[in-house]
Amino acid sequence: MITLALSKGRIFEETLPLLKAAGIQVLDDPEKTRKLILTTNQPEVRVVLVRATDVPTYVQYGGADLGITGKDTLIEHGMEWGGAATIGGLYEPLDLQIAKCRISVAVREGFDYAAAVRQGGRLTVATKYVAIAREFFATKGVHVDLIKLYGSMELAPLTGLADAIVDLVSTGNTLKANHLVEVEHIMDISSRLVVNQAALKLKQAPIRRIIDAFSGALAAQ
Ligand code: PRT
Ligand code: MG
Repeated sequence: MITLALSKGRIFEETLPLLKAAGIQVLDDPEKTRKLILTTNQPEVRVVLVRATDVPTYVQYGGADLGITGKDTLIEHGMEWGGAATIGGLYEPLDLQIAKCRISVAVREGFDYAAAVRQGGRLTVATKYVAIAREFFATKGVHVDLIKLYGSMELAPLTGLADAIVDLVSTGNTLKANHLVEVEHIMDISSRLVVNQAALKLKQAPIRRIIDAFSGALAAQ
């Protein structure tokens, strides 16, 4: 059995064409079923639905053989910033070029970010991405007080909880609707295929077949 860990929502939707290219069709609609283990047209392949932030954990510890998750989530999980990397049994063979966005710093309209950074004062930053934010501001030499949030980051500068946020931006509409402006572009994000290294050794042929089908589908785009 090959187990693929996916999260509901945009990653699931954007993964479907890649699965199709690999000859895999998911037989349940994740938005309709309450099942967490989804069957596919291939008896030897199943999909497990987990929280986006839990995908690296499932794959690293062998709860799933493969997984698809954002680079943002992988970096927060401890993977390196640039290029393909490996940590403790988790291997990232492919950039799937889906669920693309960027990680940015945003502040309230009218907040003088340049001055706040220049004066060497402290900046209060609210984010779900504490590892990414810590590394980014440390490299810039800016002192920050980080506040960990689990969602609705956009609210923090509006309520006075923080001066700035570090969050994902795609169209920019959410920032605009909340009178926030992007002041730094930290990095581009896309979703990656991750594989459990022990599984890759034990189930080499079927896992290789999936990796190759995904990379073939990407090359054909
Ligand atoms: O919802 P849950 O807490 O379970 O997990 P999650 O929020 O991490 O999952 P999900 O499905 O929302 O996001 C999964 C992954 O999709 C992320 O880890 C990213 O790699 C990727 N992705 C791509 C995005 C976006 N684009 C995105 N725009 N994830 C979130 N957003 C949010 C962003 O946080 C902000 O609130 O959309 C809003 C901004 O969008 P725009 O278009 O208004 O700029
Ligand atoms: Mg979400």
